Amino acid sequence: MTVSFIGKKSSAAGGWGALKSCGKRLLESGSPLTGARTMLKANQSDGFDCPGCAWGDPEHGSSFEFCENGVKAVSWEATEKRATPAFFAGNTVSELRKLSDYKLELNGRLTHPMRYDRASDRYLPVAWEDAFAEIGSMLKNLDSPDRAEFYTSGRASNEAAYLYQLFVRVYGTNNFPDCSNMCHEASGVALKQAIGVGKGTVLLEDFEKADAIFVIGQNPGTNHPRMLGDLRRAAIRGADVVVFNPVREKGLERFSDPQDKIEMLRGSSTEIASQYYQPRLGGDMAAVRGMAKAVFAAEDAAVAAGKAAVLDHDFLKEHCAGLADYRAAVDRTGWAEIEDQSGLSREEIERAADVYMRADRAICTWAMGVTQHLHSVATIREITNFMLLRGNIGRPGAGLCPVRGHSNVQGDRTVGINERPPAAFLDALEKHFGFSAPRTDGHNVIAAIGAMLDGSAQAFIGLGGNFARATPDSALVEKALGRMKLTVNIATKPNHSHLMPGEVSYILPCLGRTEMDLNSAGNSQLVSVEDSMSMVHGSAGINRPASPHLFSEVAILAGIAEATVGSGIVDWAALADDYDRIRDHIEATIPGFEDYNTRLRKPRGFLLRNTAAHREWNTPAGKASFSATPLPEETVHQRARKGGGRFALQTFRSHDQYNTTVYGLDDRYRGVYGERQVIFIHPEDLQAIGAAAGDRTDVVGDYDDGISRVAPDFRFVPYDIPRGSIAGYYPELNVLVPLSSAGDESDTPTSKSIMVSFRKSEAA
Ligand SMILES: Nc1nc2c(c(=O)[nH]1)N[C@H]1C(S)=C(S)[C@@H](COP(=O)(O)OP(=O)(O)OC[C@H]3O[C@@H](n4cnc5c(=O)[nH]c(N)nc54)[C@H](O)[C@@H]3O)O[C@H]1N2
Ligand SMILES: Nc1nc2c(c(=O)[nH]1)N[C@H]1C(S)=C(S)[C@@H](COP(=O)(O)OP(=O)(O)OC[C@H]3O[C@@H](n4cnc5c(=O)[nH]c(N)nc54)[C@H](O)[C@@H]3O)O[C@H]1N2
Ligand SMILES: [Mo]
Repeated sequence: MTVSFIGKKSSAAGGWGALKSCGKRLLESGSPLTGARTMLKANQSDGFDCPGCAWGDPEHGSSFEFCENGVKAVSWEATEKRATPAFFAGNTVSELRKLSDYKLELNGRLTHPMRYDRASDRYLPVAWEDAFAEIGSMLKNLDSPDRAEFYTSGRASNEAAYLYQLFVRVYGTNNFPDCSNMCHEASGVALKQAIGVGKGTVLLEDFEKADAIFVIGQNPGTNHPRMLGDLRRAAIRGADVVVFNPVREKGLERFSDPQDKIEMLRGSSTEIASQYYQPRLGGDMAAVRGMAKAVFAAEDAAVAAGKAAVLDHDFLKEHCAGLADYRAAVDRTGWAEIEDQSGLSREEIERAADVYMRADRAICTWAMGVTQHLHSVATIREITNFMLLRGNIGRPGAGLCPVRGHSNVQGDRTVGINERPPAAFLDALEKHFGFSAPRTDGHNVIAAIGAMLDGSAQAFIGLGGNFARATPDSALVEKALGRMKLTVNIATKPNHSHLMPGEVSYILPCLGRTEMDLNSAGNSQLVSVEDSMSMVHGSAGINRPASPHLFSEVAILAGIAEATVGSGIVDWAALADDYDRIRDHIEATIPGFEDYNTRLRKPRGFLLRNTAAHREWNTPAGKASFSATPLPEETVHQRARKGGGRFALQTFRSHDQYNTTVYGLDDRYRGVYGERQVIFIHPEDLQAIGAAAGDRTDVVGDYDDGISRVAPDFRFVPYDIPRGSIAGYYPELNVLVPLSSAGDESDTPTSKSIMVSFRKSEAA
């Protein structure tokens, strides 16, 4: 039987398919020459930072690092299409709401500031000054600054983010819901507890030295394509790449590097993963605990046989706390429990552990497959435990590497986008600027939605992003936004968050990364970003702005700030006219930014020092700390198996999307074409529920909070995925992610393990 939307999977990631796709993107952007020129400036020392992902750039970045999804991100922004006032005049907001995310953003770049007109249900153009004045007066008139929520998406530059947090704190609140709350929050929380700093400890060059690289819960072929180049070089040099992913992901199996002429000519590719394990959803903590169990067993055997130790005793003694308790916790965890929860056999886990023990230097990387579960913090603590056993933190070729998402999500946190700011940072702000900063913790994403729903929040400001579509329980969040007195979205393209207007609503269009940002003297302004390896570098756009009416994010924030809190404490306009001045303030208030303006202008920028990478541990124990948490009593897939035709669902990204931005309807690496409403499922599960490839189904949420959740009309795709675990795309499935299910200690929506069942689709 053939089903029209299921086709051939690419034989390897990258390769000619990637080049073809790039050509297509550049042509679609309407201006292939500008597009190609723009690409050549991505991630160069005198160009702009690619808005695609947060993977690091090579030390000697003179040659252009090719990346298919970078091309997509860049040509998406550099499109010739425009969502002008005429576009908004021709469509009511109610009509626009019927468009898919894909169709809506296809309308191109925003060109004018727009204000919602309720009478005609349309957005109408407005003057910048009028927009700032009304937003300022409405914010001033709220009965408390805590009634406003200030969202940040991780594309904002350090300069924009710092100015934003400064304005919001002068205004008087710490309400900073942030895309990071839905992303790597668990990594930040767990690493801070364990090693005293909530960031990764490796540099790009460590990938050249590692003997083993464990890649857990991430799909770099799609989401961090430049990382595949580093994995490929490691594989060629003979390093082991061990993958843990329930889904067989093409990019992790084989990769044909478009930078490699011979590989391209021969049509050959390199095998990436030397071992590929497919745990059940949320089974990673059990799998890693199993590997630790194998390491302890090998250590005992070595001691008994009088052989060299497996553990790094010197490191453990000098640098670590809590080993004995951890060992006891591992001893208490039985193999039956480990096998059932992980879905992997003891033999498989022991084989993976062997790779770890053979390696002098090991790196572990992870992303959303690890961070978007109930027990994500415990899982990342377990990964850290495992790495500590052989001293794999704080030496060359070894370390922890949470691979960040948005290109500056890490930098935004560094410069103060934080709903729970450290006291020392607030002290520094107060001292430097002379105002009293708010001291109570603010709202993260989940708390902000709660406050919007219960009426305690009345204004929503979004610095980028697509809050309505990225968050859980889409229907509830739409309602929440509609209840606001004021909604403001600073954006480059129209998205669904703009179509849930509050009483007063603005869309404020801004320059993108690729565009020149000129100040009043006509000089090009530089912004900066921090990648996953804590490298801070400069970014300056090269393209003409999409419209002469655009302001930079910094200028928009300065306009709102001046209209809201005045210029008594901070001269906002002066900062907006010279970003060097913003960087001077960053340098004065945040450690690590000494000589910021000078060092930023060096090719490749500079490294923010990571204490843990130098084996300095800012933890309560003053040492790297083991955790001794038991495995979760029951994960969603274990509960689902008890009956009722239930499954554990994860929501992930297709190859043709950037978060809520859908570039196209294909997922070439997974062999799905022209269709996004799909459910990937094991063929035997499909048979067991009496369905076949391509059949239509409704997906029904099964979470006992009394809310009914249905994602109608999805189609089955048989796939290589463990039984009981299924997958589908975000954001279409966000209607099923329960707002009330959030990670322990991280409060991250559990979008990688949602209990669901199927119901015959009315469309069937
Ligand atoms: N082109 C492109 N690039 C992007 C993005 C994009 O949308 N498009 N998004 C950016 C952002 S913000 C982020 S955060 C990153 C996201 O990067 P990823 O984390 O790679 O994103 P996801 O697509 O959510 O993929 C999660 C992967 O984890 C696996 N997984 C799911 N659950 C589990 C589990 O329980 N255990 C294990 N071991 N694996 C699991 C899935 O099968 C999938 O391969 O990418 C960034 N880069
Ligand atoms: N179910 C489920 N939900 C998830 C996830 C998941 O895996 N599953 N992943 C979560 C993760 S990891 C993240 S990071 C969030 C992402 O959440 P967000 O960051 O809120 O969403 P994006 O889709 O990245 O935002 C896209 C919008 O940003 C705007 N934009 C693009 N470039 C710029 C710019 O330069 N400046 C400004 N001001 N605006 C710009 C455009 O208008 C575009 O429509 O989603 C989370 N939600
Ligand atoms: Mo993310």
